[in-house]
Amino acid sequence: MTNHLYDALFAPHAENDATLFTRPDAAPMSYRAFIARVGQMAHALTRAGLKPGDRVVVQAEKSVEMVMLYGATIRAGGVFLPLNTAYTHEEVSYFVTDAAPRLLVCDPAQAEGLSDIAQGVGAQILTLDAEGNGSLTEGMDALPEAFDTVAREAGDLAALLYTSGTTGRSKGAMLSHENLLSNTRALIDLWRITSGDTLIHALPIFHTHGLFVALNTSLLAGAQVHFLRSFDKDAIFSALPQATTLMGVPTFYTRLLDDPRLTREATAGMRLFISGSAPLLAETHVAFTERTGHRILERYGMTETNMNTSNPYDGERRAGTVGQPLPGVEVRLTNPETGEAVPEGEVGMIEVRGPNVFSGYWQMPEKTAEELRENGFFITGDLGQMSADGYLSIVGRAKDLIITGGYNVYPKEVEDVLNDLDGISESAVFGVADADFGEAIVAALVALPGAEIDLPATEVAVGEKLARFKHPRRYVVLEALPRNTMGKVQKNLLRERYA
Ligand code: MLC
Ligand code: AMP
Repeated sequence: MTNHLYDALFAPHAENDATLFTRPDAAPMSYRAFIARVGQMAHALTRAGLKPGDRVVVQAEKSVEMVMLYGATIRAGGVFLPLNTAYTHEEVSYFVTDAAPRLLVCDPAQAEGLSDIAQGVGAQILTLDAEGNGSLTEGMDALPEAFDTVAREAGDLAALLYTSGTTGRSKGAMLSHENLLSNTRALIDLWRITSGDTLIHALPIFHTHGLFVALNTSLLAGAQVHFLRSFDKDAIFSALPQATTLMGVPTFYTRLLDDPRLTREATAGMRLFISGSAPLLAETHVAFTERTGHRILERYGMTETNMNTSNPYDGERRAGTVGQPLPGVEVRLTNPETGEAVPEGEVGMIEVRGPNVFSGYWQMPEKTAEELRENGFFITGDLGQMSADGYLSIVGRAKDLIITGGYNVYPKEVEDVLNDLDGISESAVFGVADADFGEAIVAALVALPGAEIDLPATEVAVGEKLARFKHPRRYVVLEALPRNTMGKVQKNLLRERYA
């Protein structure tokens, strides 16, 4: 039986005694031990009723058991669907209803609250806590390590990752085995990742960056992973001497730069620092080089496509650019209105095509048709410019999107919540520059005639509905929103005024 992704990333390590995971608070785990647990977990999943093609939703704290769950889901022919741990009950309910999974894996503390919603779609709940305990792993020791891997082909679904959209409704991006594998192959080649590497892993594992870019490349190369629960400066500084690579969002790098421990000596053993998910300011790039001698390698990707472009390993890593298209990936710049290619050197909508590009949004054919052209090009919503020697710069976004600390927030989703609240007539949510998170969220509110807006009550209501990272950090109450002659809210004016 062949299973396209499992056979490449996991199966070759069944007898590999090299270390896969080290952690500050636990013994090292070898590849061999990890794969044995993946086999046992695959049995646990099939016993719980998982059939090929079924979705496995997981909202759980970062743990190596959650990585095993990824491997076991793929091995059992399932579709992995991780969710941000910050999502509220209401947000999780939407995803579960939309994806109709067979299994819902959550923290034990959430199990009761989610039982109705799971029942509604016929899903079984299993639990997994931050230490890897729960009904998912209970009794797993007694299950066989050998498991007949379920056959899956290149085009079969491997993962469903939700990404929010301009309409305020999240869409599940369908990623196939080959979407993930082709990108992993391109990246380990380009970034020279080998079994001699040790990656410091401090990203969450519910998004493309920490899950696929960081873990898939490590698994394919047989590298070691120093697995941290989250971004923790002290843990990173103590790991640096034993590590060779770090992957992070720009906030990682600005926070490291804020610390006097970041020096040439501290990073002498490191081979590569990679940044992505949000724009890395050219000044951060330059400051990092001055302090450490390392040139951060910036790359550009998305949930729907994995990675599209990267600065080179050997050539110039040009600050303020996201480098060149990956081998096999085509990038073109088009006029957003006509879809025609723009003249060389001009700003255009970034469109990408390649084996990395997803096949569409889960049960949303209209949305898919709007963003994925019949000729295979995906319309990213990012605006870019290509230099004469082929370096892409992202110069803006055609989509109304805020990226805060590497998390995407679509203003429409927050505005919808605000507009429903008592006393509020309308709102405009926008991003302003923030030294730590890159962008921070501000909400401008307009009261209904004769009403007064209760800001503390507004904050509480937003807190019940939306994940913390989507909350406005500042509210301003205005008489009216600035609008152009077409009646469209001028967010650029708001951004300038509240910068
Ligand atoms: C945490 N908070 C955030 C936040 N992260 N608020 C806005 N934006 C964020 N990103 C909240 C906390 O809940 C807390 O709220 C307050 O801000 C301070 O938290 P902190 O302790 O300073 O934050 P920390 O836990 O250290 O997290 C910051 C971070 C983290 C940057 C390390 O957000 C992170 O790991 N981001 C990575 C996101 C990521 O993986 N993106 C990849 C997407 S894939 P309170 O209640 O205390 O006020 C993708 C494709 C691609 O984009 O190309 O890769
Ligand atoms: P997500 O939907 O979370 O996958 O986020 C994808 C978006 O992140 C892209 O469409 C870009 O807007 C942004 N992004 C990713 N990498 C970079 C980068 N290196 N520079 C600027 N923006 C980036």
